[in-house]
Formats: sequence, C-alpha cells, structure tokens
Amino acid sequence: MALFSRVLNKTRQQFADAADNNHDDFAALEEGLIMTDTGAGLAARLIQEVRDKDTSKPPAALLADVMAAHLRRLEASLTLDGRKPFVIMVMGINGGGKTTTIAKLCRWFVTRNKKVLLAAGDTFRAAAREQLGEWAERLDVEIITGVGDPSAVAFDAVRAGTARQCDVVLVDTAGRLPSQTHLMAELAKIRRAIGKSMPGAPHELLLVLDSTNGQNTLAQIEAFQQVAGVTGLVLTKLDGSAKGGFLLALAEKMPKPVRFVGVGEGADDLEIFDADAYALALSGMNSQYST
Ligand SMILES: Nc1nc2c(ncn2[C@@H]2O[C@H](COP(=O)(O)OP(=O)(O)O)[C@@H](O)[C@H]2O)c(=O)[nH]1
Ligand SMILES: [Mg+2]
Repeated sequence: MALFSRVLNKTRQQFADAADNNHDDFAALEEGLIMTDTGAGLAARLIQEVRDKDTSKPPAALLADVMAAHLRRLEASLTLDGRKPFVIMVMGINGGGKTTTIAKLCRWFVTRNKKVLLAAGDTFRAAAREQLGEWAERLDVEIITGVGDPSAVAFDAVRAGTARQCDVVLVDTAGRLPSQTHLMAELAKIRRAIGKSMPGAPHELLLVLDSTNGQNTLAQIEAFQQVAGVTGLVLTKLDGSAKGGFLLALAEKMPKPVRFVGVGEGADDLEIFDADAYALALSGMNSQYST
C-alpha cells in the first residue's frame, strides 16, 4: 500500500493548522477540509456523514473512513489489455508535468519488461524535444521526433511502434490552456492521426493535472474532455501541494480514473492512487508512519 504520509506533508500541515490540531472536533475537521480545497459545501456534507456514524471511533478516524469511501471512486489502474502497442496520448496545460510524467511512465513500463517508444509530440519548443530526448537516453528507449506538425509525429510514432513491436507508445503533446481554442482543436487532430495510424488508438487519453492548482483543475478536465476525450488522470506535484483535499471534489464532481499520482521530479516518483492510504494520510491518522 502506498503511504502518502510523506508526500502529503504540505496538505496535512495545512489541514492540521486549520483544524488547530484539534482532530476530535467536528468543526475543526471541517475547517481543515475547507482549507485544503475540498470546497465548503462538500466539507459540510462529509462532516455530516461523520456525525451520522454511530460508533465510538475518534472523529478523525471516522473522517478517514468517509473520505476513503468517496475517494475510491477515483481508483482504477491502467491495464494494457494485450493491445500492442498500447498508445497513450498525454495532454495538459503548460508546466503541469506532462513530459516528466512520460518519463515516469516509461520507467514504470520498462521495469515491467515492456518495450516502450516515446513520441516527441511537443513540436512547438525545441527545448521540449530535447527534454524528452534526454529522458529517452537516460531510460534507454527509442524516441521519434519531428518538427512542425505534431499530428505527423504522433502518426509516425505509432506506425514505428507497431513495426518495432513495442508494447507501449507514449505520445507527448505541447501544453495548452482551455482558452486557446485553436490549440485545443489541434488535440482532436492529433488524436485522429493516431487513430489513422492504428485503428482503436489512442487507448488511453491521459490528462496531466498539477495538484498545486487544486479545484481549478476541474475546469481543465471538462475542457479537455470536450475536445479530445479523457480516459484517465495523472495528478502531479502532490508532494508540493497544500490543496490535497481537491481530490474529494474531484471524486464528487468529475470522477475520472486517477491512474497515477506524481510525487517528485525523478523518474521513480510515481505511485498508483490508493484511496485508503490517501485518506489516512490526509486526516493525519497514519502519522505513526510518517517520516
Ligand atoms: N515536485 C514535483 N515536481 C514535478 C512533478 N512533476 C513534474 N514536476 C516538475 O514540474 C516542472 C514542469 O514539468 P514538465 O514535465 O516539463 O511539464 P510539461 O510542460 O507539462 O511537460 C519540472 O520542473 C518538473 O520537474 C511532481 O510530481 N512533483
Ligand atoms: Mg513538456
């Protein structure tokens, strides 16, 4: 079981400060939820659920149970299902952690004996291509690059991935904001190009969200869903976010599968989302494990 106690330190500190370290008091717990970006309405409902529980457990332990039950709606890991290559298109806003997440996913699959190919689909910036190239070298995998049209790079990469009998093709894309209509429309084009290269692909449309943005990420899900479709989420920078309560809002309003969470800048800093562990860490209930 993933122990999020260390990476959730900022959120837990924020929670404890807002709750005045009084984890036996319902109002204090509610304040803790609000201050970690759960949202006031939802925080009130969660605390009501806790109050309605007829047990002698301490309030914070009850809250951990209630949160875990809600967060379980986000649990759904990624399975390759024998589709070869399994094509993952990675999307998100600038700086959210797309390229780093691709490196982490690459490491994840390589250590599971999968043959991985990277596609440098962020053709806007030369630095982006170089960044992914460096990761490819470090992780010892092949990379398809190109200049100009990202759809062409994605198309070529999927074709190469098929020819080279790769298990996984990871397609990077340039960062874009929901307000940049033409760039958003381009995502649909990249998706179509991948589908032309391999019918049924992409098999996963992965949206990378920066956890330090808290609930602001919810609007991003909606926007990317509309133009390209979203089948899974990666929540990055959980280690630097004090807004870890936003996952509760996510579970309520936009329950997409959280495939992975990013917990640092290294290639190994990727974890599968575990609702129980997350709830325990957030409520401070597993502090006996914290480092
Ligand atoms: N602390 C932390 N930093 C991260 C994480 N993921 C990415 N970063 C950092 O965020 C910055 C932007 O990442 P990058 O992958 O280039 O974002 P992109 O523009 O979406 O491709 C880099 O400095 C990364 O090292 C994470 O999970 N935790
Ligand atoms: Mg990038």
